[in-house]
Amino acid sequence: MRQLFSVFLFINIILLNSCDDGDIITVELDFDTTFEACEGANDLVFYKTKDDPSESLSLLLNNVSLEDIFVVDATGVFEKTYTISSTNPFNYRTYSDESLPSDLFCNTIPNSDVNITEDIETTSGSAFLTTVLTEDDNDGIAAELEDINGNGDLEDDDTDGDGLPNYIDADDDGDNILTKNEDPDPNSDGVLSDALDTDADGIPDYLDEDDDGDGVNTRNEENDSQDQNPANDITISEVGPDYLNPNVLTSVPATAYREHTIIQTYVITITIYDIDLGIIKFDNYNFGVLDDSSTTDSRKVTPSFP
Ligand SMILES: [Ca+2]
Ligand SMILES: [Ca+2]
Ligand SMILES: [Ca+2]
Ligand SMILES: [Ca+2]
Repeated sequence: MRQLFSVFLFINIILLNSCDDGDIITVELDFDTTFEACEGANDLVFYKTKDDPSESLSLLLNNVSLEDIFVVDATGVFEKTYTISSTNPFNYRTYSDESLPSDLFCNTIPNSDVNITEDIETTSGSAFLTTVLTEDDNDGIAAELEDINGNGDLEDDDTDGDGLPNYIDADDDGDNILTKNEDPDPNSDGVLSDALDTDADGIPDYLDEDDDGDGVNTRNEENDSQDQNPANDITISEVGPDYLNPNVLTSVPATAYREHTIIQTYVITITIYDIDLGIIKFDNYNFGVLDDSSTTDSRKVTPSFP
């Protein structure tokens, strides 16, 4: 899912303009909280546009690629301050057009349909960019509820001991049935007290390696097809899969874990500092959050089998 901020919030820049008669005119520039990116051959532009009236703010970064800002450290963070300069200018533009194309800054040839009425550029100030990577298993359980031992640290909860903490483990108990298919939250209310517990032993199916309590672990109930999926091994169709049938005790040991998909979301934010565009001055301005398809990715892991 794209990291979109659906709530439209206003960011206000107070624009102070001293007029001839000495009055101070305050103008508000109302931009969305998101910004976009366009990559050129040798540069990157971050920009945001608005209509009614049509305006844009843009930051051009020379010798920077989109890829550069996704290189996070071991803690999932990338931070860098870019100096605004003649090669990295920050621009405020106004347009006579009623609305602006969404790819305004993505054309190497200026769009002749767009009419710039004012273009104010500054070559001083700085831009602080932060990238934060978060990972999740999208297993239907909120990450904070996968803190099984409740100590506030998600990294030390690994129910099945496969090396993947539960919050990024789509099969928490390692039984080769995905958590999302073990009914951890039947009514989807975010409370797991009603999680399915087939054998009523107090351990919900998604954390129970032997779901039907028959003494044969779920992942070893692969009586029909040995494909790391006990859900398709059915001896008695009226009852269902053998791993949920306590009367079928055939054991065909699993030899591998399933491949796990881990969803990665990058939140990229920029704050602009010390801008003086003549009529617009600010010490710091929250440029917002990058809205781009590249901010969502995934990685695949197949844990080594014990
Ligand atoms: Ca695990
Ligand atoms: Ca999980
Ligand atoms: Ca499971
Ligand atoms: Ca159980």
